[in-house]
Amino acid sequence: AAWLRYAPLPGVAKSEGSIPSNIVALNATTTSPVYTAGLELQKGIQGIFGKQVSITHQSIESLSTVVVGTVDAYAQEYGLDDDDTADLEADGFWLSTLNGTIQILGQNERGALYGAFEYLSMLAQGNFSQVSYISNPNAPIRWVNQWDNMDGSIERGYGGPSIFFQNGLIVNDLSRAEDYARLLASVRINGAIINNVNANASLLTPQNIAGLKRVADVFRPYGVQLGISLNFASPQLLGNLSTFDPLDASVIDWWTNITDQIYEAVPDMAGYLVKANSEGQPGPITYNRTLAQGANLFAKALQPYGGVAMFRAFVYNQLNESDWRADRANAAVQFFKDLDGQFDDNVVVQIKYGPIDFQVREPTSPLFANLLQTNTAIELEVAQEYLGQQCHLVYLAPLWKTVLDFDLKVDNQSSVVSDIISGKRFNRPLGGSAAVVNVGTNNTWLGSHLAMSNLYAYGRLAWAPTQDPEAILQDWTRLTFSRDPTVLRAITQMSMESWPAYENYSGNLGVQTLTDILYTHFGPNPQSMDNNGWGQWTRADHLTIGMDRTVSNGTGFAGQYPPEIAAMYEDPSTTPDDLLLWFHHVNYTHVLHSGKTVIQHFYDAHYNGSAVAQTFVPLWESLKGKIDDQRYNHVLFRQEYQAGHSIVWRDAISNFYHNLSGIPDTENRVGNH
Ligand code: GCW
Repeated sequence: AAWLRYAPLPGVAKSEGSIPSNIVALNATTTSPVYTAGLELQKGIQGIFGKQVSITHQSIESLSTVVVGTVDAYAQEYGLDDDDTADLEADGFWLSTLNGTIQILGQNERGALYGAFEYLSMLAQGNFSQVSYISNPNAPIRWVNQWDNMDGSIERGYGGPSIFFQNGLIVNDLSRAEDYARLLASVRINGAIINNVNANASLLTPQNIAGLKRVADVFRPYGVQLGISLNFASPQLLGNLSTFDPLDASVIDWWTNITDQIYEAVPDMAGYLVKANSEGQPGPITYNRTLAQGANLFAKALQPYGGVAMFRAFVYNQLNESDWRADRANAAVQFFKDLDGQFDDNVVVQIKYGPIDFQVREPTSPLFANLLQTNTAIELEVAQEYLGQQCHLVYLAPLWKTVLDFDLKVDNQSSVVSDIISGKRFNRPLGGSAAVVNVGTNNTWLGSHLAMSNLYAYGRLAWAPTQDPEAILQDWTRLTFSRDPTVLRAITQMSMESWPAYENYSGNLGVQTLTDILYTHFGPNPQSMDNNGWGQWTRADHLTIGMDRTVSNGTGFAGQYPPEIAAMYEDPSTTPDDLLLWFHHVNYTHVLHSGKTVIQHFYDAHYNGSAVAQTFVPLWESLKGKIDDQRYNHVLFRQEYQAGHSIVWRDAISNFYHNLSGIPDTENRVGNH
């Protein structure tokens, strides 16, 4: 149930006036999200207050009624003074608790459901304040991606096998898929791509299309649209054509036909997600066609149905480290910049938040500043691939905010990433966000109770990126665990300290997560970062460390930003300490703005970060008895693991650079065991 527990609220009597006595759900078809909203309100009021409330689908005049419906349905039944709801946008809602009657009005049916969840979230937190306001989304696309394989495994999944696939087919029992849709709807996610971007063509067999219909049918009452990832070579792999050239007439026919078949089964499908010409995946470049030609192939097939072609910007080639100017971070802008203006209007380029790959600290991807005539979406990762794989607590909202809030200053005008992806900055019709989530069959969903704050926060920020990560976390904590101030304080402290701690004991100063780059992406392995083709290099030797990404002497990456930002990163003296080694190759004795040397910062940060992780154990132990034993023990096990593993990280990294540089730790901790 995660944050949708509707746990009894101590101290509130059933009879209290503010508890609704009737539910009116104005749109009566059972697949409507408004119908779902009625049921959800009933379930919530029952759970929170122990009060049985009935649902009707016609208007009644009575006090202490919750009315939920679309604005249009409400206007028909009751008449409406437009002023209150005039500014609603798609998926938005109006919520009013004034005067004893609760009004929850959606611009569309989905919006009505979102409003019901908002109201229930207030009740579950014991918040009975009188409110009336409208809430609109920052952007229309608020999706999750699942990297589920058809055999039921999940790439970078840490919560057990797939809830969607098994043995090459869609599973029979979709009750978990339905529960997932409910969770997603409660944080206003409106689309889910359910299979891996490293996609298998067999998803498109008639049997599997019938399976997709079943998934869409359980998603629909929650307003979650189904989407799928495609294998670019499907016409050849599945259709037995001799080619998958995106300009070939038989290939175009094949995709048109498949798309027609899918929409026949799933008339409201969200669209496709495509990873092409990346990490061994097929794509248009194989035929000397551009990535835009590849993306538009799908856009044209989807266009009659209003579908969206999400096309990933994560395209790069293997590189040779002996070339000082080689830089994987340059790849996305190099591949996409010149294509700006060539993408169809229903293509959205999906861009990872940083230029490399979900690292503990990256600068904002400069591609956001280079696509002015293209729809864009940001790609985040709830699955903690490089960030402890749900065995470490790392609350990610503060990391995501460093990117969402970043001002790229395109044309010397305010160009904040959240305004670019919303479409506002460059007047684009579409845009938004996607997060790789990878929930599985584990009953915690992600493999860890505390990791669920990241899924919750993702939805909240996709809707309203200006929200405060700490406030979001506290809502989540009250809903998931308890309103007890001790619980709130402990979980807030642990969570808010967790990303800085992880950065401190994994990889500092923008050098990236110093993990095993070749296989697991888990645990310390600084030596694996270099001398391979992956381009996530540190260029560490016995005197120096860092990537020179300057225009003057390095890879030129800094020059991919608009002038004001480029100038800041070009110069070590204006580069923030936390990105120094991302942009500059310096001596270990280089002095930071903080006054410390690079090497001493490494030592101190690793000891501090690990020391902070140690404190999570007693903080959690202080909650014994205030949280049910099952969840208490589950989390305690992980916190003890993190405390120990942070020491492994600390010692591995500190000793590695101590050995490499030969520079002693001024505190005499490193190398003295
Ligand atoms: O982060 C890397 C992962 C791959 C993943 C790839 C991608 C799905 O290690 O497992 O492949 O990114 O985003 O496509």
